[in-house]
Amino acid sequence: MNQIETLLTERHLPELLRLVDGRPVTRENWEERRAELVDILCREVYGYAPSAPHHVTVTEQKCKKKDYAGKGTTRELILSFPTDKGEFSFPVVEVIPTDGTKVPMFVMVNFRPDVPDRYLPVEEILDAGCGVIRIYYNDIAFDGEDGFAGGLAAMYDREKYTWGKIRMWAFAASRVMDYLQTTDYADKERIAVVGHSRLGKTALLTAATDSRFAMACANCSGCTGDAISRNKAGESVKAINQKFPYWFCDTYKQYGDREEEMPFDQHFLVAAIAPRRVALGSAVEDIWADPDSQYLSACAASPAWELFGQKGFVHPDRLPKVGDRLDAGDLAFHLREGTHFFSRADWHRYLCLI
Ligand code: GTR
Repeated sequence: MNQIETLLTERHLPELLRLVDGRPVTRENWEERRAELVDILCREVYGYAPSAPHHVTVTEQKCKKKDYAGKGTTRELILSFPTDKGEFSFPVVEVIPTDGTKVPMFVMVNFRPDVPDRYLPVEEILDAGCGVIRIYYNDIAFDGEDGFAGGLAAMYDREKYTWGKIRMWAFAASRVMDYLQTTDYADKERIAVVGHSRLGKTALLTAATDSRFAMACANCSGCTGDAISRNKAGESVKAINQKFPYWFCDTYKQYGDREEEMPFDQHFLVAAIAPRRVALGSAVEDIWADPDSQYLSACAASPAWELFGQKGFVHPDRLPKVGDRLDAGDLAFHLREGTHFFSRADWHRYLCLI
């Protein structure tokens, strides 16, 4: 066994390429397995969401042409859709290149409403020929303990849906995708979802649950994002549930200190996006997220792409080193210098890969 195979064996991961009924997974039944993976993750970790509304309506609030030295058009929009308890609305800001061509788009769920923002370098996105739509996550569901009494959570019966806030943020990203389907400027084959940290977890879940996304860019997503939980350094399943219980469904709480009993690990989340593209970003000083466990998750998820004759995660037989940019396959990974942050260095990777 080579070094990576040994390290993966030591993590005792649940098998990715076997259906619950024991059949081996093939290219032909991959969609069936993918549906199982999503179902396991919703049942055990993120909770179940309502089904998609049949329409989303858009109202333009403001439009600024010739923004960003004339290179971009900024529009502030309100998206609304019907829920079990009436209409739910949330604002988004989109910035698209002014030249009128079809462009790749990033749907970004962010921590602050500002556009641009220190995590959202709009001018550089435009210069790369891309557009962006940002959702401010607190407009969807407050990132704190509120007994699920406000925002999107209050629009559905808690008895019926077990979703935690990460699932709610992901649901909103899908509503932005609904809207993008109706535009003439978005290149429908190149729409990515992007986020950092808890919102990197959200980006992975969005692409796993919505196959219209061609790519997920998960920056420093760590625990319950891209990182394998079994024998993980830094944040644990127990710690994340204690500090952020409202991110997940109640079922997940039982796995604190009992990771080995989980019928899944986070390579299921990464693989559930296959055969579409995934870009994982990590930072060498982000030991709370644990870059080695993020990397091993990519190694363990890679066989899902290989089913399709695609290169999944192309990597050397060693753990990651700072400066690694491993992007020869459809599952890319980078490890940059520095701390937990959504840095320009990360964006430059995602802009190259979209
Ligand atoms: C931390 C949390 C991480 C990560 C991070 C963030 O406190 O433990 O899982 O999500 O917050 O979102 O910045």
